[in-house]
Amino acid sequence: MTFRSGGEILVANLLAQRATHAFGVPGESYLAVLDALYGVRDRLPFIICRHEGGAAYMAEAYGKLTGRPGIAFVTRGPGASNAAVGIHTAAQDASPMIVFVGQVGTDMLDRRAFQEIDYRRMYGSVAKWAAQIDRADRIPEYIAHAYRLAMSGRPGPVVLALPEDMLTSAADVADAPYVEAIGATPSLDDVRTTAAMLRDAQRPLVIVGGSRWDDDARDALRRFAESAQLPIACAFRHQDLFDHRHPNYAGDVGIGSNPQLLARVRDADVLLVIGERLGETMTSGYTLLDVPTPRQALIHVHPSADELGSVYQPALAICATPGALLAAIDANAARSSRHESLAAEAHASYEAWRAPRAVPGDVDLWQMVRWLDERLPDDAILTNGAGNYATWVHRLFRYGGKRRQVAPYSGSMGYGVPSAIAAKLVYPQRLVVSWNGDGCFQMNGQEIGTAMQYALPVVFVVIDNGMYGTIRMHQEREYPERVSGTDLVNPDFAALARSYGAHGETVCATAEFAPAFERAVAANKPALLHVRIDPQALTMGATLDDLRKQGYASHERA
Ligand SMILES: Cc1ncc(C[n+]2csc(CCOP(=O)(O)OP(=O)(O)O)c2C)c(N)n1
Ligand SMILES: [Mg+2]
Repeated sequence: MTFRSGGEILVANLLAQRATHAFGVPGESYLAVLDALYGVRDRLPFIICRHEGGAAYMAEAYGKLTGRPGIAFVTRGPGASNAAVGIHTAAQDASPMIVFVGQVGTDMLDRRAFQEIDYRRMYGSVAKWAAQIDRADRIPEYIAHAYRLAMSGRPGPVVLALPEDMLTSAADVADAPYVEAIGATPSLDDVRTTAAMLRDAQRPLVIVGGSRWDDDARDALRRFAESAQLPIACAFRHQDLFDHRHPNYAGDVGIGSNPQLLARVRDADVLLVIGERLGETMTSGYTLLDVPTPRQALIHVHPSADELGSVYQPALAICATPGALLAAIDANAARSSRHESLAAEAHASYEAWRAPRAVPGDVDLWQMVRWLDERLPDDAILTNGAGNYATWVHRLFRYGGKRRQVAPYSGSMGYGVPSAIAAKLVYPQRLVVSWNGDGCFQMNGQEIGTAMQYALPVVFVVIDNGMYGTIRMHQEREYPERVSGTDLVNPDFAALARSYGAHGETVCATAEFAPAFERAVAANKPALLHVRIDPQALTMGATLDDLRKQGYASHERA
């Protein structure tokens, strides 16, 4: 008989699932886990974060990048509350993640004891599964189930509460075996029908998105696009599924998309949608396709049966992972000489969409991002949060191939810094650039301390326009010249970074960016570039003054 504590059993089962990192902020509620982690600190390092929101985002980004659940540990009530943003992001982004939350001892449950929350109720509507492990001998069962559930179907977050006395109690139990996501394979009939529908189509278009993609599936997509000669568009914040430099790349469908591409979606007669759930952002608020039955013959491929037909009634619903569909489909059977010009036209339109335009002020973000696109290596990782500043990289940076985009489909701010830290831990050899607005950065900028602690040389860029610009944009359109709740008084971000021991520089003109970026990379430690832009450069298409004029004009019409 080998008795182990609940904490030891839990950590052993994470190792059995080949977890490589745990992210968290400590709490007295789970000291037994911290102690068990001490013994395996070389194999399963506990990444000590500054805020549970940062830790949860890191775990979410780990899940997004690896396809295996990111692991976060947070303490009771306050810790669990702080972690909520990462759990919601994982739910929206379909990222596998497991959050372990401290819980009061079972002898005190339901007395509203110190920091007590019922996590099943708190996270019941956000997480894929929220449960509490009441017996140490059932930890292996809960962890194996949590892993499989987090990764399978449409992936998402699992929350497991850990009563304190359960963690210190002893049990004699075997570890669970390594588990993998449940696969989903299309039927032969369905892949044949898909190929035939594409072949017979006049104006077919493929849109890819969602999670459950891996390197093999991305490669298979490229081969499929080349053999079938089809244009490929990527859904909002899933732009790295297809190489933007590829002649078949058509652009991204989401927020601020190329109107010509949106017209292509509307005009398509057959739409093959792989992995994407067709949510609000991708469908321009459910206006791009008709509800409930799109005019286009929709072939919807998704690994979760729950998503198929949930809003849009497809002509063909296929419950399959992207990789399984692409492995099974015969690209030559989908090919038609009629399609040959389609991909080229779509790609030319994409290239025209990223052609430089004039920008007010001394820092020209078009030039800056285009330079970054040319400069960054083929396997670079670019992270960002939410804000207008992100539209520049979404439109101008060429993701895909081995380049990765790590960005919240949920549109959640504060993501750019912690997700970059997770990316650098997972891929220490790759160049990781974290792209932030001044508002976004200040939600989790304190995690620069974490980057310093683990010597992670990420380049953090802060685009400072002195405001919550996105909201100001809406404000000027709706309520011109009544600035309310959107101004920001900012610190000297470069000096702030230097106070952490990081490299920090300020960029006030376009020409200063390239040499500053090279120095940031050469510093070989966390580095921050504080880029001050003209507040007029509020969007890629319209200045602050333009938006205000639009606002007045629409009021006059009303
Ligand atoms: C956590 C969170 N809080 C609030 C919002 C609403 N929101 C969306 S964009 C934005 C402003 C972003 O400001 P900044 O990072 O400075 O980028 P900018 O738009 O100025 O380029 C806000 C407040 C959000 N999406 N997420
Ligand atoms: Mg801003």
